[in-house]
Amino acid sequence: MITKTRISRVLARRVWDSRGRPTVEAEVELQGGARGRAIVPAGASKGSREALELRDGGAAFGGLDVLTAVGHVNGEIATAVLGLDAADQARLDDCLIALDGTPSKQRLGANATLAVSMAAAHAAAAAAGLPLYRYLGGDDARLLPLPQIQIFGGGAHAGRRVDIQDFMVICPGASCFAQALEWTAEVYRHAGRLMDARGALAGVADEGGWWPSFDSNEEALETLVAAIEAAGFVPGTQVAIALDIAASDFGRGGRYTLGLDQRVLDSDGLIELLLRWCERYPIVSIEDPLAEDDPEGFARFTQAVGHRLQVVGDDFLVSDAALLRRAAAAGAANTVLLKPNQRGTLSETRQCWQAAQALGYAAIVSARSGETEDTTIVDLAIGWQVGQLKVGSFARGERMAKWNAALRIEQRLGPHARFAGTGVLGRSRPGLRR
Ligand code: 2PG
Ligand code: MG
Repeated sequence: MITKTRISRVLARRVWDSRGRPTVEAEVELQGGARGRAIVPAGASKGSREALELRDGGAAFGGLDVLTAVGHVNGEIATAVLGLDAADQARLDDCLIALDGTPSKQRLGANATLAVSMAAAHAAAAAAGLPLYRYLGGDDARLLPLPQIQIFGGGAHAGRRVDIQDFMVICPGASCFAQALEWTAEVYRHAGRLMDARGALAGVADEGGWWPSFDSNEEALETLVAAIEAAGFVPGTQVAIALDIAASDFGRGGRYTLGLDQRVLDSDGLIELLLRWCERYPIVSIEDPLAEDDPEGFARFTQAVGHRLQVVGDDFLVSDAALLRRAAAAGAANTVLLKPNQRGTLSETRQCWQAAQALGYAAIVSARSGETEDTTIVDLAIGWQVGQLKVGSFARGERMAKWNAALRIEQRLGPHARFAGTGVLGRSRPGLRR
């Protein structure tokens, strides 16, 4: 029997990401003629327990070519998924997981499996005649996410010019998604003007945030508050601060080296410093405050501020439901970042979101620092009703493609659209919330 959502063709190719590095694009075609296409992103500050991003090694493109992963899609994967029903995402993803046969996609590569997993979802949505967010979430898919938008880049995304990776804003006072972007645009513009005025304007970092020409990590925070005020907003109530410390990048074994501040801190020293920043600046969310190998530090930090701050696990949890359960048992973090390429299939990423909901954790769908024009994560954030979205700054096409995609959805939903306010922020200890 011919079913219009059965997979009839899979095709992959090498395309290029926002850092000019190779990445995998896949197309999936169904028997009824519908097609879907998706491109996989790539991180720079990665958790060690992420699923494997398969790179070729060798001399070309710094060893980062993906022709082996592309070959896996066009060969083994295409053969295995041919005839499967793209509308049955769980079965398709189970097939990819079983075909790979390792715990973290070490054989085929998560960049190979995720490209197919996402392209199949797009194809199934096209066959249903629906935008992907509607296909995933039905009539309930109308919650526009609270965006976290980077103003200054840092860490691994800016040649370690400052230690902290993301200096971002959240707009608790905005009444809709479009207004959150309008406010962020003004803050971003004023931040650029402040940098220019002090002769420190030096382009942008990997995710489009202004290049962090600062003498200390804290100077970036001061400048961010000054930019919020210069744009005419009340820091904290209208526009607040979110940070990604990405502490795994400068800390190991409980020793944290802040190169810019020329300080080496232990876990408690770093916690103390962050707590001081939280008192001094209008910070509402902190990601990876401690390193991935410091779960005790993570738990101590969460116990200290988790009742009033969002404490996010990225490298620490790598979108993994099992790691999230373990963290919850230890009282570490209250929010999980969801990055599909940390796992390699949509279903595993969604399982982590489901685990988060069961545990009373909040979640944020997130892009990677190496991105493309692919906007699948916007559909995931809205279709799965996650409530928060992080895609980098307010510049560069690969970032704006995602903000603009969400704007289109908000307009299309019209009066049915709801905007996630700060109620979606994870802010109490696991188990105590909801
Ligand atoms: C992060 C992301 C995005 P990367 O750490 O949250 O900012 O960076 O993709 O390099 O891991
Ligand atoms: Mg992070």
